[in-house]
Amino acid sequence: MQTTKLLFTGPMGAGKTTAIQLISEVTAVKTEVANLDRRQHNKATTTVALDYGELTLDDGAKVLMYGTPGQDRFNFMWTILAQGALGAVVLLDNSRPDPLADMNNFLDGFPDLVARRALVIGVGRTESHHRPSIESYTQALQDRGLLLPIYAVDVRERDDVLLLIDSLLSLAEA
Ligand SMILES: Nc1nc2c(ncn2[C@@H]2O[C@H](COP(=O)(O)OP(=O)(O)OP(=O)(O)O)[C@@H](O)[C@H]2O)c(=O)[nH]1
Ligand SMILES: [Mg+2]
Repeated sequence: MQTTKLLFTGPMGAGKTTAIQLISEVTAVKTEVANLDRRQHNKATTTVALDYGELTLDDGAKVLMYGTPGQDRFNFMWTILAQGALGAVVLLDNSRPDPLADMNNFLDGFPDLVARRALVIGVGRTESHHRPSIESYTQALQDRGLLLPIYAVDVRERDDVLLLIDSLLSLAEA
């Protein structure tokens, strides 16, 4: 049976843990601790090592989902977790101070995936925060010579998370 590893990354509070928890069919692995960095994001806990979950697709293929921590001090985990990944979902949060800079920061962090064009972008909280628009993300990607799928999502919705995964898998197969 085919097994594929996918990565979920993005800044603190974008919803990596939420997304993996929601769609994993095994009890997802969480490494949450109390969040002492309330300036970056005002939520109770934050990931310090990784998230892990599994999903079986309709065709029987298995997807192993790994999530990175969002705090800058854990950047060293990015390369470790990206090893062997077919592609990555970059989750962004439109309510953060500079989500376009966040996107560029994460693209810079995964040069191998960028070279393979194996990334999809999911932008959260667009309903409460209209700007930047999806078009400005597309433009920012274009400025880097990239054309990647980009969606406005709510990672608390199962279908939105599945859309990101389906999109990434079809991109990787193409
Ligand atoms: N109101 C609102 N809340 C959202 C939306 N998307 C995600 N959330 C919430 O934002 C929080 C995201 O938290 P986590 O899943 O811990 O985020 P994370 O990316 O794993 O964060 P770190 O591990 O700290 O990097 C959760 O409480 C979600 O319910 C949205 O579109 N609207
Ligand atoms: Mg997390």
